[in-house]
Amino acid sequence: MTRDNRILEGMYRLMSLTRALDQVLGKHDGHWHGLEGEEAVMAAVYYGLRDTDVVAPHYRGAVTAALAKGADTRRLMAGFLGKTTAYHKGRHRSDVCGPPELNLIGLYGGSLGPPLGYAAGAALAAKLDGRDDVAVAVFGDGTSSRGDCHEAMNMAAVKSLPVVFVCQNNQIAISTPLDAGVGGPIAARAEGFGMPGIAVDGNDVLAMRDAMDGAIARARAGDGPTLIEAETYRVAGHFYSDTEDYRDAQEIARWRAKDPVARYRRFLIDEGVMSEAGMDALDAELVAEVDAAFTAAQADPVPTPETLDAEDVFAAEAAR
Ligand SMILES: Cc1ncc(C[n+]2csc(CCOP(=O)(O)OP(=O)(O)O)c2C)c(N)n1
Repeated sequence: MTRDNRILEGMYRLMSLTRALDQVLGKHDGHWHGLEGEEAVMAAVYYGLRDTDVVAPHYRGAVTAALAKGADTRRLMAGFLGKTTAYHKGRHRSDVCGPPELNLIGLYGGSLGPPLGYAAGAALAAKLDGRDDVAVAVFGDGTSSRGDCHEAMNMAAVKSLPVVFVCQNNQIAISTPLDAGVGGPIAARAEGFGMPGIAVDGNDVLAMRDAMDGAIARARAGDGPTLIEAETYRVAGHFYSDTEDYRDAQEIARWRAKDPVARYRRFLIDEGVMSEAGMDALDAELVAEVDAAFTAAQADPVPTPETLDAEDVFAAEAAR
């Protein structure tokens, strides 16, 4: 990666913001799907995309994707609370459905897998329009076993579509460990579709960024899709109220010692890019920003029952 301090700092900000979400939302919402341990993947994948690039994020990290695409924190927080001020006017949670106006594809039906096909469709649209925009489709290791995932990769390879597929392999799907749900290395599947597949240390934000840069450049140049498998670990429970009686505390401790944020902070200090005090101040500022946005959104109104009948249901209605 060519050294650019603006990018290095921007990725730190996104990692820190991701951690801030855990700190604030984990306090309020037992259904919040924690991000701890996977911040490097999210920062490297979502930082610096164009407004016109389309992203189908994995639900775990979708809020980071929205923030990276320029979403307003207050409106995202309103989306957790079902408020009318949210991007989806209180109809969809913002941790799974990012603002479509920012070119984010949401998990509207709640079914994991279909958004990969939608991302391939967005890439096909870019290709047909002659734009050099890309689509980024992110999914978990559990989701990688879905048929939709294979169909989307095959179509993208056949049509040489500008898609970057990123598997956020955090070693577990709810309580099913990787080796009980996935029959071989995920990156190796790419060969069967005729596209490059790369396995990357997902706790190394710089290695991830390198892989993303290469895959995005390839897609923009019209050379087709790439599959990146980011090897990381879900340090958090499946969600915050998870009792986690299905896994070993020592395994969690081993991975917590490989914390991607601490690792990147050491790099930034050693390279003189950011100071420890500067990063501490930024961390505190971002927690305060997310907390203030959440608190402010609590006072916003919820949708009234009359709006459920037809408002926003038909496209023609919205166009009037
Ligand atoms: C098609 C489908 N099957 C099952 C579920 C229920 N479900 C929600 S989260 C989840 C785990 C997905 O695991 P993975 O893709 O590895 O993502 P992770 O939670 O580890 O980030 C499952 C099975 C779903 N949402 N959609």
